[in-house]
Amino acid sequence: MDPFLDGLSQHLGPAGLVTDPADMAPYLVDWRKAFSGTARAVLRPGTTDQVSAAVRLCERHGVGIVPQGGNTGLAGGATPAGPGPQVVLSLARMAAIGKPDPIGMMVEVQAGCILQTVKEAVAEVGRQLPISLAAEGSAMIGGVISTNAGGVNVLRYGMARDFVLGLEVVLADGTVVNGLKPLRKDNAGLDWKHLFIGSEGAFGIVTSAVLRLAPSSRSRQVALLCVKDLEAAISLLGLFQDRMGETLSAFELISADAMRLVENQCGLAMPVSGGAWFLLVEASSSLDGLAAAMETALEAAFNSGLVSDGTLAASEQQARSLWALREHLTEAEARAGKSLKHDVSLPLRRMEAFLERIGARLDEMAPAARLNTFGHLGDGNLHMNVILGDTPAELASKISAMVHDLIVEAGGSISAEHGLGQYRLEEWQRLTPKAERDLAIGIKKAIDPNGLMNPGKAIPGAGERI
Ligand code: 2HG
Ligand code: ZN
Repeated sequence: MDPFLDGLSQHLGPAGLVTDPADMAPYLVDWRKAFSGTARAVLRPGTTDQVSAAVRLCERHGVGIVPQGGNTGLAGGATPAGPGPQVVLSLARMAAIGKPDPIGMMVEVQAGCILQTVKEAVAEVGRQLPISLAAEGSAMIGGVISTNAGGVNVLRYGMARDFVLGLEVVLADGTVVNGLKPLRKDNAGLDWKHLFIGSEGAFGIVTSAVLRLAPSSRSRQVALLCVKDLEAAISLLGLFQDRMGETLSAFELISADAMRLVENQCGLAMPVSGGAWFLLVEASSSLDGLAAAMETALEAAFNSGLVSDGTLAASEQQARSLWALREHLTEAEARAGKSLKHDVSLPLRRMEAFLERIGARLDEMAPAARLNTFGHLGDGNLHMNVILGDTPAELASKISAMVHDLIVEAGGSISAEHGLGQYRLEEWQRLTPKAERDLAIGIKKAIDPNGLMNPGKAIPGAGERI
């Protein structure tokens, strides 16, 4: 037998090593089937020691390692790419959840825990983990941390980074660094965990984390509003910030076209109509008594003339149905054919002009394409996806370059929450100032000198050409 696979089999046992091509196939393609790759094997370690042993073996044999969680990141970060032989290392078997500490407000979890399962576990003790994503039923904590995932509650609670109190990681030479301290405050030296949050496995593998929790919400109010233009949407954001204060937990923007796609592709009914944009507004509180404040805010919104139609969910079930419209956007888009993802953020005051320019440029470049725009208006993040239709495939990279050029010009980011993965690495190279690139590449060289951690993703390794 092959000495590399033989060594892996000894360390990982039969449950931890997949080499049969049919069994490996699901790990070699992402959720959208937009990225696929090849690997020598899929590793499914059950413990941190097994991760460490496997990584040591990979280092000895010069094999790159692609860490994989729920495989729903949408940037190809968990699919093999780049140079050299590689393995996929799935964290799925490492899914233990510690006993949540409701008073210390934290919980220790392994990287393979499904986000939704952790949320359910902490809800039992009256706490919440307010990282909310459409993919939370499959996204794993390790991936959420490695990509610094965002989602719909960033406006109020911040990104995944804001919830990480402690981390355990395995470095490229197999060293285990255990920083699983259940501490809210720890300024004793370098806060190294931040190197591993959002670096998409390019520095090491996240195996466990201590996560900060928040009090559970006892009341929540959800409204769906129609507005005629983006200016009105942004004014309403200000109005709800003023009226609902820190209880404002989501302020989502959905274009009428994107909403129609959900209706047509997923068969969900839209309860309101009559504007170019929809806003899904959520306020939540750990105290009762939010209804009156929300009703007054909505009254002010209607009186301001900014809203053309709207509905306030009268029950939790209605609130869930409104959210279902938002949560089906990605699926509806996937059903509509091939699309280009653009996950941008920019200052709110530049958003309207940016959208107008993109619309005009896209019409010139690719008349058969259409924008599928939605996003987290409350935190300045737009998903400006382009459904290609009959657009010639060779135009795809030109369209993305156009969107990214305009976003850089507007002082924004080419990846607000999904990361670079393999999808945006070339664009990062093209658009990021040299000093910033050199800094990232220098850290990569120091931590992973052989470039074996997630090659071809997020940060180019030494000598790696992209
Ligand atoms: C969302 O906001 C996700 O629903 C997915 O970030 C975005 O499908 C997308 O482009
Ligand atoms: Zn998003």
